[in-house]
Amino acid sequence: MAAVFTRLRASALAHKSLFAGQARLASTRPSAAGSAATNLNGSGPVYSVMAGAGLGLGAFYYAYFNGFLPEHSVAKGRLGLSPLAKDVSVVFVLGGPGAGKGTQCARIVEEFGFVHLSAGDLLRAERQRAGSPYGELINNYIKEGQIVPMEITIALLHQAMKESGSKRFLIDGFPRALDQAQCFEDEVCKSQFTLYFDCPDEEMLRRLLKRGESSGRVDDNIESIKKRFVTFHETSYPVVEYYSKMNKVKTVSCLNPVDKVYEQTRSHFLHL
Ligand code: UP5
Ligand code: MG
Repeated sequence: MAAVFTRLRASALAHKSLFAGQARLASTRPSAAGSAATNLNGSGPVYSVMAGAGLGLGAFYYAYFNGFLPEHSVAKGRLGLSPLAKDVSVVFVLGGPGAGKGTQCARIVEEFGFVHLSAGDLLRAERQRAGSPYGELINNYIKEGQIVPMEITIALLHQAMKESGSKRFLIDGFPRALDQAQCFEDEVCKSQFTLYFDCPDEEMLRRLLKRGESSGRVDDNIESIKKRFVTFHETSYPVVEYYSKMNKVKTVSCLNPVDKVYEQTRSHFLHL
């Protein structure tokens, strides 16, 4: 019950605040567009109405499939997100804490021109945003190595995707649970494939403790790292298994130096 309440509350808050700044377009509803076009050809009322309806429908479908319609005028899923353009594609980038997801994503962006969206970075930015109602909640989840309610994360990802105007995204560190994968693919867009960075815990621990000497991240300490590992193995790794069964995972071993890891990483993008 408490979990349901938390989810509903988070969802309601997400709509209230995250979308508050989104500009709404002038109305392009089919009825308005249709009536504006009714007197176009002057061949009698029946032809005028038919021509108007045709134009209106055409305008509606064009706008709908290109994601131009305002949020209130199209069918929306459970999270109430407006649709993205049909040809938007995402690659999920998964791997344990400190595996090297962010490091490799930066290289892919340089060579292949994707937009890199790290779910963790978006959450940390939202935590810092003045007036965010989620600051404390996000901080607590991150410090405890727990997964922030997906309504918040998906809303942040969706907003960043819309704002970037790009069509190709690397979504780093998300989805972190099976229900997140399903929800994102149902309500935002399908994934092309999942890039999985495979790294033993001992190596990830070494990297995170080293980074923790200067990163300032609230979760780069031994207590948080242990919790992050548990969450990864119990809840996030099943996402990799799920996509593996669908033959949609490309695995890269992270045990080599960065350049060597990237050689393997880039091979998965050469023929896209
Ligand atoms: N490094 C990288 N590659 C190396 C190599 N080949 N050899 C030697 N060193 C290498 O790299 C980590 C460190 O290793 C760096 O110092 C790097 O130089 C070195 P990095 O590229 O940063 O690894 P990355 O996998 O990105 O590690 P990160 O700590 O970012 O992974 P996490 O998945 O733990 O962190 P994230 O920021 O994604 O999430 C943090 C928290 O946010 C989560 O625990 C969770 O609480 C929350 N969260 C959600 O709730 N939902 C989400 O969807 C996402 C996050
Ligand atoms: Mg990262």
